[in-house]
Amino acid sequence: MTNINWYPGHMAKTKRLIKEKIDLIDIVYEVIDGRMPYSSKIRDIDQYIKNKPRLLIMTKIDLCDMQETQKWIKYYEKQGYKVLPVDLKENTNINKILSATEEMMKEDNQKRIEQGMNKRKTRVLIVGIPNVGKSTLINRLVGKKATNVGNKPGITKSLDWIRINESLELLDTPGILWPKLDEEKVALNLASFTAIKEEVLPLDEVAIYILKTLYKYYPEKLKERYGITNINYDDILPTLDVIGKKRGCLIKGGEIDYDKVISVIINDVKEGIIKNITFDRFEGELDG
Ligand SMILES: Nc1nc2c(ncn2[C@@H]2O[C@H](COP(=O)(O)OP(=O)(O)O)[C@@H](O)[C@H]2O)c(=O)[nH]1
Ligand SMILES: [Mg+2]
Repeated sequence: MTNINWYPGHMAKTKRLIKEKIDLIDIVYEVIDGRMPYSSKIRDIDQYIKNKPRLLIMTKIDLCDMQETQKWIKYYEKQGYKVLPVDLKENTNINKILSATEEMMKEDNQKRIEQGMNKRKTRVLIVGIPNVGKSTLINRLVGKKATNVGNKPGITKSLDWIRINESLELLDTPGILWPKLDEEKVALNLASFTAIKEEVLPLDEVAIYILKTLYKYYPEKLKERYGITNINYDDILPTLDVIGKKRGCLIKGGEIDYDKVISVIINDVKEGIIKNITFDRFEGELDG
């Protein structure tokens, strides 16, 4: 499997950002995608954020298969994480995030008060791989008020910290990190739900992976969306033909436009048109 570092420039910038700011941070919001709770999680995150308290914010639960994702939530909770599943698009419960933060900071603040210090604002850093919802989360936290300030012409956006409320401040730049693509499944899951350069993973491979994974775990969705009830693993072309005809991916003469079929499949998953799917499978033991 490929081990290409796909955005080395950005990665270096993030490392610098986190290194500069981490000592000022009280709590890290680590954002992962509920449809791929393993693949979208940065495995060497500890190396960047040291031992800072962490809130694991699992986004896109409106698009995931909650039954499968729940296993991951339990798994991470067992590892000591505080996990918050959220839908940032429709039903964002920002108060849930705020109160979890307060709860996690309670002991620290108590200590501070006992030592005769002032209760300080909690400072938050958001980290995560591209496309998991970091910007959306920032917008939700900040709300209209602060966004307006930034939008006023003539006001230089120089502030590093965004005030969320009287006890919380947010670093205005999220830490964007890139996952390692050394596990084949991880790379394919990431390519299914976010974006990976085609030089790293060709689109046809991604589309075929999506079809096979849907067939394995969610055959009813394949049927529903494309009218497919069976897949021949050795020869995927007839399946692509069916989808192409159904979705009108044709070139003149009535032939199937396979590039179009491939992009239709990928788009259906990426855009959440095919919903309630989770591609990471938890295979371990949860209790005992
Ligand atoms: N359905 C759904 N879409 C989401 C959710 N969170 C983010 N998105 C969408 O995911 C895409 C990437 O979000 P963005 O905040 O730009 O991710 P970032 O790259 O981590 O900053 C956008 O189209 C968002 O609207 C969520 O909880 N549910
Ligand atoms: Mg963003």
